[in-house]
Amino acid sequence: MTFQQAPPTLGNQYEDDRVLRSYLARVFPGEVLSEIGPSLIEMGRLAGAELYQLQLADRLNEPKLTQWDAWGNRVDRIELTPLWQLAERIAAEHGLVATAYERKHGSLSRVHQCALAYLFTPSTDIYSCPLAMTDGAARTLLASGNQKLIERAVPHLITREPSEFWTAGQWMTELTGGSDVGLSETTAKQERDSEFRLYGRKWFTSAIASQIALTLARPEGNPPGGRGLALFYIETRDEHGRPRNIEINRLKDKLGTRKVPTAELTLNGTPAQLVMGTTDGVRNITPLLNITRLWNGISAVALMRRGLALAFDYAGKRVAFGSTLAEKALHMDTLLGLQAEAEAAFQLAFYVAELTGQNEAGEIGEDDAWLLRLLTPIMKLTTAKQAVAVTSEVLESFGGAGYVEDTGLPVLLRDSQVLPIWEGTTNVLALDTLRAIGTTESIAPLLSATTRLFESLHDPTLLDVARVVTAALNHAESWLREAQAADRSVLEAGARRFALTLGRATELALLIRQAQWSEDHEQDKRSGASARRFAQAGVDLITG
Ligand code: MFK
Repeated sequence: MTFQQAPPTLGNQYEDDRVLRSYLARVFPGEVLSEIGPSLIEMGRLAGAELYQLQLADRLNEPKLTQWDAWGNRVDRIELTPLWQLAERIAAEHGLVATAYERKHGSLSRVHQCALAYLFTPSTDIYSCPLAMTDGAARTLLASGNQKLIERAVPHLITREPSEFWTAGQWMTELTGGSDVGLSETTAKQERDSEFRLYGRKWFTSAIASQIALTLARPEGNPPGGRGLALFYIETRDEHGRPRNIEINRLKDKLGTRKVPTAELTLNGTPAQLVMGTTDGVRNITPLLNITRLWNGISAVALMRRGLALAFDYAGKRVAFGSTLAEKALHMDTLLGLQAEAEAAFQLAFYVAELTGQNEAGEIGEDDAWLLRLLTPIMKLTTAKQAVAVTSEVLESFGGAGYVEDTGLPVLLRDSQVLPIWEGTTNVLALDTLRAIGTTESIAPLLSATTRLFESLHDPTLLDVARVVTAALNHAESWLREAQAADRSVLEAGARRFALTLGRATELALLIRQAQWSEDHEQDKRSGASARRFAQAGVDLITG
């Protein structure tokens, strides 16, 4: 008989995930974990079974834009692929947004929601994009205090009823730039009170099938820059499903995220309502940015996890040079290095989810609020870079199969590549890290937080690893002091290395804390092995 290679397969993606289960066991009280367990088991089952199978079958489908009907009417209809249509229903029913707002378990509901998102994301081809923006829009509207818009839109954004569920877009990027949003040229003409009409072009608008969008435009007479912009709410279509003075010029032809209908738009008198005030649009939209940056990190760790689940499974099946890859020391050493990256990234992304939940529940102290502001961009930029590196290696671990489209593997790398780009590039977020440090002019609260993480450490090998964290953070602190005293260009030139050092050191600190807990409560040394491995993979990236 001729040889036939068995493909990689997935089991229940919750039950098989040691890292997620161990983390949740540490963070959630036992009775809460028992309560939320069924939702995670079901999402893990869907992600490894029906959704994964449909994802593979849906591979060649892409969203379709129909600009004109047969009779010459401009319709600009978007048809989503079957996978995305199912993903929308499942997302609503399983409370992928709602869980964070129902807050059945206080601030930990945000962590529960992120765990669901982490399981759901790798089988739904970046349906996490509209969900992230929907979540961010709900948070932004709630923060705005605009009761009329809150009552109108938020119930739709956080419902579990699919027929009532709305998703939201986040229309920021214009031809003038995606980073320097203050250059936006879209203008807003007042009709009456808070009702305006918008005129301009939006150049990179994701998930354009959404029912509402938050966007920025400059009320007539306002000054240039981010402060002269205002934050607006748009309902994209009328009761007949026709776009409200919005033309979809074309869909973008992108490297990845091919299921996401990303469009270039012309706003031609689009009715819009002010969300809060006629100025400070950039500042007012930042709650949305911080939520989508959290989703970005959760998506990064989710894609790494999917790649590794497939790679480890395949290693047990693929035979070369007389044994399975799982029996090859070099192959497993390579995968364990990737596992260490993914595990460390997981800890940071979920730590930011914890802080986000505490902030939303009004249970956050001053130092933790500062940490949340600092670690959100750091987490986003660090995990995004890790996702690209890890998924690239995952493809290589399959040899030629990893380079062949219908294995479903290359999409992991293509979709990861968007993570460092959207929602603030690595450099823009490195500069945001400096902005977040602000008047504190020091990372002292981060040093204190990591010291607290190490309080219950007693494994000597983990204590050794903890010294790597402390050394890296002390180096970062002294570099910051010197750079602040020098020319601003010195600070900016080093900002990426500084931010990545803080990111990797914080990841390692959190991983060490989890490893000690896992040794003590689960008699499991695997997280400890990952921590030791990660500590050798480059934590302090500051040079000079
Ligand atoms: C898979 C999951 C992810 C799904 C994603 C969905 C698809 C999304 C598609 C997109 O990519 S949408 C576009 C995303 N675009 C960005 O993320 C913009 C990137 N650029 C930045 O973040 C710039 O740093 C920024 C636009 C904010 C700079 O603009 P400005 O006008 O120079 O802002 P400025 O003056 O520094 O800040 C204005 C105020 O906001 C300041 O407060 P004050 O007015 O009180 O001084 C800042 O401190 C505050 N601020 C800025 N960023 C903040 C923030 N506050 C809290 N959190 C932040 N992140």
